[in-house]
Amino acid sequence: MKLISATPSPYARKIRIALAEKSVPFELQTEVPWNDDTSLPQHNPLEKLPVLLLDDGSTVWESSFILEWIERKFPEPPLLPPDDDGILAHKRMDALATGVCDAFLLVFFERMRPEAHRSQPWTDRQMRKVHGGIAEIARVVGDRPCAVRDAFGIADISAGSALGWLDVRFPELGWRKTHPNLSRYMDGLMTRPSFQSTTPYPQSITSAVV
Ligand SMILES: N[C@@H](CCC(=O)N[C@@H](CS)C(=O)NCC(=O)O)C(=O)O
Repeated sequence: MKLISATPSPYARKIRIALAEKSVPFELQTEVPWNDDTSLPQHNPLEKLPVLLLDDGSTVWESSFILEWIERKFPEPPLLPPDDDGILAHKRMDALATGVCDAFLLVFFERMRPEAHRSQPWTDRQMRKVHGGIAEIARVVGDRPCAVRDAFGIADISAGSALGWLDVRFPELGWRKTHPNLSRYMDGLMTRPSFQSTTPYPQSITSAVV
């Protein structure tokens, strides 16, 4: 099994962490999805990573769906509790944290446009979602080491991947100062080998994207 990933991608990091937590062996194929030479169009009609390339030639894409696939195919150790309310709480956090990434990705590329072509209302709209999403993650986590009850799982993988990515791509956001509880939460997540071994770092995009 191969995973197409990018070093800064919070979406791909979710999958790398889940596979590491479950000790599932895989080959990492690192690409820059925004460059013209990416192989993604051959594997995912949406041309996005992460993509899992399975040994039988089939593919699995979309980070939240890949997490679901991994949980079903490799149930041990579980990253979701057995009960519906617990599962839904993890999936709610996954939707929230992934939505923060979606909003900030739009800002990231807006900032790449020549200044005269940037839209402030568009940026403001997306940044409201980033701020609102982080505030909601902080509210849900509170002062606990895990986002849902007392067990690490998909909610923490997604929240930690989003926060770690903002540290790399948008350090001036300063979420650690605004939400000291989240800073402590993230420090706790970073003690896990699965988080340490997937610490994000930027790639350079050489093709024209916007
Ligand atoms: N909804 C997707 C988002 C994935 C995504 O946006 N990936 C970025 C890299 S961080 C990408 O491959 N973008 C290329 C493109 O949109 O053309 C998921 O959760 O997997």
